Amino acid sequence: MIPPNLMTEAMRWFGPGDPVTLAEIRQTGATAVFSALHDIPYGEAWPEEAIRRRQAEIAAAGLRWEVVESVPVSEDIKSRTGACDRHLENYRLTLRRLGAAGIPVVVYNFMPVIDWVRTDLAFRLPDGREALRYDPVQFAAFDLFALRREEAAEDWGPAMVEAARFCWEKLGTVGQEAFTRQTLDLFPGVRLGLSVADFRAMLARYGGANAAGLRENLRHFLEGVLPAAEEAGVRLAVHPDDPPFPVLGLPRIVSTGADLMALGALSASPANGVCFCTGSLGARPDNDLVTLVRNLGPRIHAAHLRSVSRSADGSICESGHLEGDVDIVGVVRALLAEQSSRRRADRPDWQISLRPDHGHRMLDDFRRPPPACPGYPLIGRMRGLAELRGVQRALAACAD
Ligand code: DNO
Repeated sequence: MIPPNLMTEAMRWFGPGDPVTLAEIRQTGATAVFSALHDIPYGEAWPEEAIRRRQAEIAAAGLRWEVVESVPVSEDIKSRTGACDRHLENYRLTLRRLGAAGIPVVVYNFMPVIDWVRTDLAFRLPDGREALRYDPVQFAAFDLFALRREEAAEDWGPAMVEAARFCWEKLGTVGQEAFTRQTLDLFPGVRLGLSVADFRAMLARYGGANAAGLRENLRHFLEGVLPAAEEAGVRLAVHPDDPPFPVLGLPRIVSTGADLMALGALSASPANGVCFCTGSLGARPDNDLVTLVRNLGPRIHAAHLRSVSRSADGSICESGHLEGDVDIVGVVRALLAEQSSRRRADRPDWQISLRPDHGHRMLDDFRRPPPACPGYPLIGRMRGLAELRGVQRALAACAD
């Protein structure tokens, strides 16, 4: 018998251009997807027609569109400049339309300029799988020698500068160009083909910005959109910073347990929530994830489950979903306990959607076209989902 308390098992789908089809996702056993209208420019309202069309396409494949990942927050909103007011109005419109379509959760992040950072997109593990990895020495090399950011040397310190110089020189001219291109192209949300000069200009916009100022802009954003979200029956879920510390001199304010609690204090609205991403938060040893699930409790509106291995040199490698340093079993147990307490409180939105976040490239992934986004091959994610399904079913069965 299937235990009744299960979280929804979902997969991310990047839309019609994704080489992984909805029919394939259905065969993984997922019942829902996290998806977004990626072609709509940041700051613009999502047309109702386009939302309904995407929803119908997903439903026709026998799946549900449970979580929007993401409705991006524009740089004008994050920096509270330019078209901020118009973009907030558009954000509210989008939330109303998503709510009217019955889509209950919207993920966003509040990282300035760039989303996630990795330095190696094909790090070969001993058994032949390929993983995404962040190596601070390589990232420092990008910062110091490709970007030539003014404060970079001061931020990294002399030992790191030397290590980065060695790494940069070893790459040679061709390797340096390729590495720079790959790094610029990875930051999702930034159009492909960005030059170093474009990127510098984007960073310049935040010159002198600090965490307190950015948090104030986040408060302004939440104040602007939460009432509309509540009315529309939509819950917002902030995605933690990845990696969870400041990069390229940019402040980051959703990195630690304290940050997440501070976010909760910005607004008591039940629509003010979190996408619990174990891979992002788990990159810091001082984040105790099981305790965090308990503390955030009712504010968790979606879950990204994956693990990482942290090394003494500061590098972070994405590991198998049940490998590495993150206590995924403990997190799933705590999430199931949270669902039980919501059910006892008769909360209609008791069920949390989880998705395997990222996956290794493995087996037939090497014969398939490259994934829509690094980290999203089919087979590696299917393995992750299968493992997570086993964990949650076993735990739920024991708890019942
Ligand atoms: C990467 C993702 C992020 C995430 C956004 C949410 O795989 O976890 O790009 O979708 O940060 O806004």
